[in-house]
Formats: sequence, structure tokens, C-alpha cells
Amino acid sequence: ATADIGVTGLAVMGSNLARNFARHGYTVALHNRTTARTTALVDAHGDEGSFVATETPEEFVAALKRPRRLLVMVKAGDPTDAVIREFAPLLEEGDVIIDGGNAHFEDTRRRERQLREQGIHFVGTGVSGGEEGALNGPSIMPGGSPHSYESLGPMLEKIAAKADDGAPCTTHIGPDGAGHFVKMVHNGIEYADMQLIAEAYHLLRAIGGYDPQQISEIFRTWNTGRLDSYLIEITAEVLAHTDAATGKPFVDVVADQAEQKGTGRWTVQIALDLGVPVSGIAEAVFARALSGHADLRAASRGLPGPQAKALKGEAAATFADQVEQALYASKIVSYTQGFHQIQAGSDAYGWDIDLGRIASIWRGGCIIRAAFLDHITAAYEGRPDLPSLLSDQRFAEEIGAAQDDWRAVVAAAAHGGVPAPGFSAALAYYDALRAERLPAALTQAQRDFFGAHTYRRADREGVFHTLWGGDRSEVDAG
Ligand code: NBP
Repeated sequence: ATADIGVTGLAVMGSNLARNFARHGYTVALHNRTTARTTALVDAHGDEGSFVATETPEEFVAALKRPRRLLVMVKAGDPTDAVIREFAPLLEEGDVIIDGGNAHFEDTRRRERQLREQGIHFVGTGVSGGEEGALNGPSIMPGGSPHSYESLGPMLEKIAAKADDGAPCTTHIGPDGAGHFVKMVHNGIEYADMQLIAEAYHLLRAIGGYDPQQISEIFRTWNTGRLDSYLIEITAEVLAHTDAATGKPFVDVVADQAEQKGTGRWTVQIALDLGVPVSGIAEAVFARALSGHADLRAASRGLPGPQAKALKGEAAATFADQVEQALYASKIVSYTQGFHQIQAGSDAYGWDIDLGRIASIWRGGCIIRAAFLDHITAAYEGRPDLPSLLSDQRFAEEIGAAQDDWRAVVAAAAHGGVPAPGFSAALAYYDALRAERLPAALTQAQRDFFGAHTYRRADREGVFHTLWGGDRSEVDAG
């Protein structure tokens, strides 16, 4: 046995991760259900490092040094279970199976539990950065036992992206499903970031009166400031692109129906279970869903509403600055909500996740990489028990300074009839948190009225019920 690690599942992600390991000096055993993929990889890239191509699961396992490290990069769901069923009987105590697919964290918890009984470490691992990241350095979010990280961590740290300060974009996230949970929320935040950027574009076009080329320039400028991020950068590229067939802006020839694979939806489903208000992520998932209802949209197109009037000159430029403020403020809210969800997951499952470390490993390699994440890391380093990102002085001051423009943009969207669910939901969240009193008091009173659900009083301890159907006197319901 000569291989330091083995990769089974050699589609784009598995192939690129295998090459990444090999380029860092590791000997990599290769396996794929269909051998043609293994052969193709060795033919095309065999000279990049040391590979051991294998055909059968037995050969593959035999090629691995002990404790064996076996990275599974197959389609998430049943294929992952099939691969585990195939390989687990061939492994021994202390060996490590790493699942780098986009698994649901509950599946990861189940698999970890089952394999633990056999003495096998199961490391559910989030990998972000797409195929390019897999090859050149992804952000890696491994869960599993701390023991497994001792042998695996140094290898992951080698192949991971490096942040600007040189730190590797990986860390041990926490036990069992913690890695996949954090990857899931990462993707949820990614949905929210993308939705906010899309709304900024829409507003700049419909109300600002800018064309895609000009908006590309605006994004390019934003990318040199506090919004500096991969998603802003690629947005500028997309908006500057012209369709070769028609000569039109590319964004105008793409069908306006956004698809999704499921991690954003999972984030919202789990947030509902945990009772965490991730309204920005939810709006982003629903915005994609709404866009896909072509028939409903066609049937609704004639509904009355204002026609947004485009601003000109100085007024348009001022509006663009306001949109930048609204985007930044809404982004702070998205991350506040996402980190709240990670904290809630960590509490519910006993993962003890270090939120500052999470922000720090998202600084490179992944889709939401952004300069902004440095400030989140600093916020949690300064105060590990920070109740919310909005409690951090820097973020509180920034959002405070942005709020007038943010409100102006949300108002302009409403007046102009331009949907801005992400901006609006973020602002509503901010104002709800700030509120001295919420109308939840009325909601709870209604619940007591129709269902005798009882209520607590703001002025004294206890649980009460009002006899709504009788003399409306209050009784002690404690
Ligand atoms: P795919 O998700 O397209 O999966 C293809 C691989 O799964 C092939 O190697 C295929 O083998 C194997 N496979 C299947 Br399908 N069913 C199998 C089974 N029953 N037994 C054994 N192998 C089976 O590949 P991918 O796009 O490279 O993604 C791999 C994983 O990484 C997925 O879980 C994905 O969600 C995750 N991920 C993807 C990205 C991305 O940007 N694409 C990013 C981060 C994570 P075959 O060749 O024999 O058909």
C-alpha cells in the first residue's frame, strides 16, 4: 500500500480534488464505478503527480496506507449510501471515510453513527468553490471526530484555498453533521447574496435607468470597496457580456427563471425547525421559486401597478450610491441571520462551533468569499459570545450609517413597483429587532381568544388566560 488518500467518484469534483492532492505531493489512489473515468483521468493528468489507478473496490482499499483515508465524491443521496455499503466491509478500525458530496447533515449524522459502531471515522465534509475550487483550492468544512481531523486535517489544510493572510480555508467544524450543516448554511447565505445582488441590478436598471454595461461598471467600482467579493466580481463580468448570436446584453437573452439544487431550500426548512428567522435566505429561495412559475406570471402580467420612471444624471448617480448602501446593509442582515442559524444548530446538536473560525475559512476558495468576512471573524474574536452580528459595534455603526439610504431604496422600489423582497425583508428584520414593542402581543392575545393558548404579562410573572366568552376577567393559568 502506497497511497496517502484514495478518491472514489471521479466526475468533475472528485477528479479535481484528486489532482489537487497529487499536486501537493500526495500519492492518490483512484477509483470510479465506471473504470473509463479513472482511465481518462490518468491519461489526461497522470503526469501531474503520483496516482494509483484501481478497478475494483478491493484493489482500491488495498492501495491505501493505514489508517486508510477514503474520499467519496459521488452524487449525494442513495449513491453515497451505496458506496458506503460497498466499502465499509473492506475497512478496518481507525480508517476514515470522508464524504465530500453535498449531503444533508441528517444523513451525515446517521452515517456517522452507523460507521462509528464499526470503529470507522466518518467525516461529512462540505466543499465549496465548484470545480475550479476543487482543483486550485476550495473552502473545506469537515465534520466528524476530532481524532479524524488529526490525521486528515494537515492534508486538507494543504489542498484548501489560502486566505490573503495565508491561513488555510479549512478547520475542524465539529462532530458528526456539523460540517455539512455549515456548508448548507453557506449555500443559504450564497442564495441570499445572489438575490440581493440581483435586486440591486434590477433597481439600477428600472429606477436608475442604467444599461447592463453601465451597471457592470458600477459593480466593478463597488468591488473595490467594502462589497469586494467573488459574487460582485462575476456579476460585473456577466453584465458586461454580449450574446454573440443576437448582439444583445447576455443578461437579456437568458430565460428569467432561476433553478436550484436544494441546499438553499434545506437551509430554510431547517431554520423553520429550529425557529430561526432567516427571512433573507427564505426570500431568496422563494424568489427563485416564483421566477419558475411561468404560467402564473403570464396570467398576472396585466395586474395594475406603477411603471417605474428612470432617473437621470445626478439623481441616477445618487440613487446608485443609495443602492450600494442598501445592498451592504442587507448583506449584514443576511450574514447575521445565517450565523444565527449556525449558532442555533450548534446549540441544538451540541457541536460547539466557533463562529469566528467559520467566517475565517470562508475568506477564500468558496463562492461567498469576500473581504467583509474579515470583519465577521474580528467581531467573534473580539467577543466569542456575541449575541448577534448586529451587536458588534462596527456592524451596528455601518448599518446605522446606511439606514437612511436603505429605507429610501426600499421606498423607491415600492413606489416604482419593482420587487425587492431581499432588501425589504432585511429592513423589516432590522426594524423588528430594534422595536421596543412588537405586535406579537396582539398575536398572542388573539391566540388566547380563539384557542385559550394563554399569555404572559409584560408587567408581572405568571401565565394567564382571559375568559373571552364570559365576563372577560383574567384568570391564573399557570
Ligand atoms: P455528480 O454529482 O454528477 O456524481 C457523479 C459521480 O457519482 C460519478 O463518479 C458516478 O459514477 C458516481 N455514482 C453515481 Br451518480 N451513482 C453511483 C453509485 N450508485 N455507486 C457508485 N458511484 C456512483 O459529480 P460531481 O458534480 O463531481 O459532484 C460530486 C459530489 O460533490 C456531489 O455530491 C455534489 O453535490 C458535490 N459537490 C459538487 C459541486 C459542484 O460544483 N459540482 C460543489 C461542491 C460539492 P459513474 O461515473 O460510474 O457514473
